[in-house]
Amino acid sequence: MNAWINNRPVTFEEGETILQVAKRLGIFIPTLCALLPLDHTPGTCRMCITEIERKETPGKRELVTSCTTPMLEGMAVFTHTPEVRHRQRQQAAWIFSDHDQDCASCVRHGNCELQDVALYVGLQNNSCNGRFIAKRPVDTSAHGLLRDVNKCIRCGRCVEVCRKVQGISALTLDDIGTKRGVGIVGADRWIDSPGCVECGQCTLVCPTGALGEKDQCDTAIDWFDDPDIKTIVAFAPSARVTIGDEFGLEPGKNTEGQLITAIKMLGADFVCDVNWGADVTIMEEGNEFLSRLRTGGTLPMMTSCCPGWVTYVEKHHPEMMGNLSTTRSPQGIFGALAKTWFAKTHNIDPKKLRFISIMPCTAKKEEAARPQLARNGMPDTDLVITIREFARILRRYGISLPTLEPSKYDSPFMAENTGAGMIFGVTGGVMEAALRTVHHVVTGKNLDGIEYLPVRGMEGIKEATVDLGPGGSVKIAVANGLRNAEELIQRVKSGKADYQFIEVMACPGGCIDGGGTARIKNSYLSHAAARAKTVYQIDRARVYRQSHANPDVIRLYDEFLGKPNSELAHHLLHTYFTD
Ligand code: HC1
Ligand code: SF4
Repeated sequence: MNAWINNRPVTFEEGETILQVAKRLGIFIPTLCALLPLDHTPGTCRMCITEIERKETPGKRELVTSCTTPMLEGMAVFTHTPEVRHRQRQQAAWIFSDHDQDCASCVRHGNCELQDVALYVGLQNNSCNGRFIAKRPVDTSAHGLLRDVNKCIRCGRCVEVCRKVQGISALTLDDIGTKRGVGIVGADRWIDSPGCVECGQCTLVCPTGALGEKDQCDTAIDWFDDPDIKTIVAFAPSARVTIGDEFGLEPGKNTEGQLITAIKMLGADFVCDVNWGADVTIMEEGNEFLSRLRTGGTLPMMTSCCPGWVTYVEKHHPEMMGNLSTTRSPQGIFGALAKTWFAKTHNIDPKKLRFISIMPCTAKKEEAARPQLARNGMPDTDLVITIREFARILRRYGISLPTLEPSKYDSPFMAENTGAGMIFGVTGGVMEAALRTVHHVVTGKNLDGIEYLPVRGMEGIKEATVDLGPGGSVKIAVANGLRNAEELIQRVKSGKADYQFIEVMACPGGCIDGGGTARIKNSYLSHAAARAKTVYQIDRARVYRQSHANPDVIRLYDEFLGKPNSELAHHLLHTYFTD
C-alpha cells in the first residue's frame, strides 16, 4: 500500500499506524508516551501530532496523533508544518507546567526524553514552566528504586511494563489533577508494595526522572578514598556487555578490560569478577540438585540467583519457597568468601573490608540488605552499584570508559572465571552452566560439545529433557520475565509439567536486560540480541568453560571448603527465604 510522509512516497502494511511507518523508515516523530515494542500507544502525551490529508478529502488538513491513527492508502502525512510545530510546542509547554525542573540534580541529568522533546519542538521562554507543580514527597523507601511523582508525565509506560511483561501490576496512575502521577498499588510507599519485586524494569522505560535507581555513588567514593578501608570490587557477568551503552559504544560491546582499568583508577584495592562467584554457585547448586534428586528432596528445584525472582516466590507463591535452591547467588557467595577466605588469605580485618558489586540489577540492592546474608552485624555485600550508577561515577570523575586501555586482573584470586560463569548473564545461562557440571559429575564426561542449545534464545519459556546417561534423564525448564515464570509455576501446580530443575530470571532476556542497565530511549530490550551474542562469544573464548574446571575454584575447595555442600560450604554459601 502507498502513501506519503513529508512528500516522500512510503509503503506500509494494512493496520500500521503513522508512527509505526515513520519509525520503520527512520522519520522522526517525537513521542513521550508511546512504547511500540509493547504496543503501548495511549495517545496521552500528544507530542506525536501530525497533519494529514486523506485521499477522499484533498486539500483538507487534519491534526491527528500519529500513534493512534492508521496509515491509509493515498494518505499524505506532514510531520513538521508550522501548525504541527505550534501545537507540539504548546503541548510541551503544558507538560512542563507541572513538571519539577530540578534538572541539575535529576537522576536523568543529561539523558532525558522530555528534554529531548523540548529541544525538538524548539521550546523557548516557556511562561508555563513549573507554574502548577503540586509537590508530592519523593519516595526513596525501596532498597534500589526512587519514585519522584513530581517528574511524572503520566505516560503509563511503567504501568504497562509491570503489567504486561512482569504480570505484577504493582504500579498505577493515582491521584487527580496536577497531583496525578505514578503510584503504588495497595501502598503509599514503594517498600510497602504487596507485589513489587524491585526488578527495575519500570525504570528502563520511564522517559523522565520519575522512576530511577537509588543513587549510592557517594558511599562507594567515600570507601575508595578512605585509607583505613580496603575495597574489593567485582562486576556481574552482564556488566561488561551492557555498560558500553552508557558511553555510546556499539550494543553488546565487551568492555571487560576497560572496566577493570576504570575500577582501579577510582582507587579500588582489589578488582575481581562475580563470574568467579557464579562458578562457585554452580559447584554448590549442581551438587544440591543431584542431592535432591538422589535423596527425594523437594523438586522441581528452582534457581535462586535472581533476587527479583526470589522475592516473587516469597511474595506471590510462598508455598514454593522450599523449591528454591538454598545456594546463594554469585553475589552472595562472593561476599561471604570475600569476608572470610579472601580476608584471611590477605590478612585483612573483615571489619575494614568492603565488598562493592557492580550489577545490572536494582533488586540486587535488596538482596544485599537481607539479614541472612550478613555476618557479625555487617552485610557480606556492602554495596551494590548499578550499571547506571557506575557510569555516573565515571562521568563525575571525567573518566571516559571507551578511551581507557584495557587491563587484566592483578591476580586470579576470585577473578579467574569460566565461560560457564559468564553465561549466567543471559536467560538459560545458569541452567546451561549447571548442566555442564552436573553432566560431568554424573557421567564423568563432558556434555557433547560443551554447549547446550535448547536453553538458549529469547523465547519466554524453554523446555528440554536432558540425558544424563546412566543417571537417567531430567526434565528442565527455563523462563525469563515474570509473566512467563508465572505460567511455568501454574504448569507445575496444575500437574501439567513434571520438571525437576527450573531456571527463572525475572528480567526478560536475563541480566543482560536488567533493570539497572542503561536506558535506551523510547525503546525496550532492543539491545538484547547483541548483548547475548557477546556473552556467548566470551564463553567460547574462555580457556575453561566449565565451573568445576576453574583452577581458582578447585583451590577454594582444596584449601578452604573441602567439598561442595560440605558443612562449611553450607554455613557460608547457602541461605534461606522468608515471606
Ligand atoms: Fe546476574 Fe548473577 S547472572 S543475577 O543476572 O546469578 O544482576 O549479570 O551478577 O549474583 O553471576 C545480575 C548478571 C549477576 C548474581 C551472576
Ligand atoms: Fe513492577 Fe518491577 Fe517496577 Fe516493581 S520494579 S513496579 S515489579 S516493574
